[in-house]
Amino acid sequence: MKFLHLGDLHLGRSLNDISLLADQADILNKIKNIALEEEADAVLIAGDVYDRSIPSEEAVRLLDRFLTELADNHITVILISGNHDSDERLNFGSSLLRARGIHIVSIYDGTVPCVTLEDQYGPVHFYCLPFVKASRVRYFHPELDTDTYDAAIRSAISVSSVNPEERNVILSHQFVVSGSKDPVSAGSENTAAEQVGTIEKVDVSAYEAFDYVALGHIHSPQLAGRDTARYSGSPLKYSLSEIGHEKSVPVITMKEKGNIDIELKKLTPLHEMRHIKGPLAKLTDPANITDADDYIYATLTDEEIIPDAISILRNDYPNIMKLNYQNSHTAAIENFDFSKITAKTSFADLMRDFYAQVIGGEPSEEEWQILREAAGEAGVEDEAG
Ligand SMILES: [Mn+2]
Repeated sequence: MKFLHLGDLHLGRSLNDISLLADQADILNKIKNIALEEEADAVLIAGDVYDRSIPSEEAVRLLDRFLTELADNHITVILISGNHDSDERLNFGSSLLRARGIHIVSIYDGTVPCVTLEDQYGPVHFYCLPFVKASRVRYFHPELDTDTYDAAIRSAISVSSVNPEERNVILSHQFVVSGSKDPVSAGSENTAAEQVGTIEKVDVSAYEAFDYVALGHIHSPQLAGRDTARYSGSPLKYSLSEIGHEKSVPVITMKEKGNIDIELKKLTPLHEMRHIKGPLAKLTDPANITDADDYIYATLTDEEIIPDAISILRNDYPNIMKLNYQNSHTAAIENFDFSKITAKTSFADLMRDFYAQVIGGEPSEEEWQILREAAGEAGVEDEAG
């Protein structure tokens, strides 16, 4: 049995107002080619198929084409929903699609549905646990422990009668930790990890019964505590924080029970995402411009702010996404010692300090006027200085 593990496709996503549809069409095509070259039996998609609950027409078309091509090549697809997907919309047509080998499990109904495929070693069971909240598990299983997120996921899994003698795989879209070790979050799940991470965590030991754990939710490819429990990661970089990461798709070969081989196939995007840094003159010198169509994050080291520098850079780098500065002013802000601020310092002294350290000088009379007004509105008492 050979299968590909995907997750966090986020079809329809754009990044800094640049549509990534062409990049997504390209990467899905490359993934399909890997599936064909490897003669894979199945492709697993571990949630966040779409970027939003109401996907764009183009995004729907991308998924439609991808699933059709896999089905036409007799590759089974097993797909669960993630927190970005709409359960009901993704579920549309799922009963009909099942006959073509496309298995969509997007609604948690108290069970963990299982798709079973056969090879010469016997059955392989693919259990499907879409993204689910603890309250939803509690609704279906009031008798089970759902006090913590970890307990809820264990309870959800416990109702499926996993046969430990046979080969078992689970698809799960959750924030999975290993002991006290959190996954390296990157990109769009940063916020999710920080906000819900502390409560909506599940330890990887909850998945002990499974020979392979196909996880979605975290965009940076990584293991979750063991070699056979991993996040495939998103197929493309969906955030500037992922610059320098490498994307891949795990190809899993299962022979008899206990014999698993995992190979990571590198994914090369249509446009690379890069960080460039230097004075504007250097960055726009034709001698220094390569792969101009890449997605660019530029840091200018010029001492003075250059009006509309992003438009100037865009002439050379049409896909520039972000611009910031790094110079003596930004260094002053970074090095500013906030511990020096004490409650005893007056508002006027604080402002004088701030101007001296960050801008270099005293506030003008007009600026004082604005500062006093702001202080008054904020309820600072000694705003008169
Ligand atoms: Mn995601």
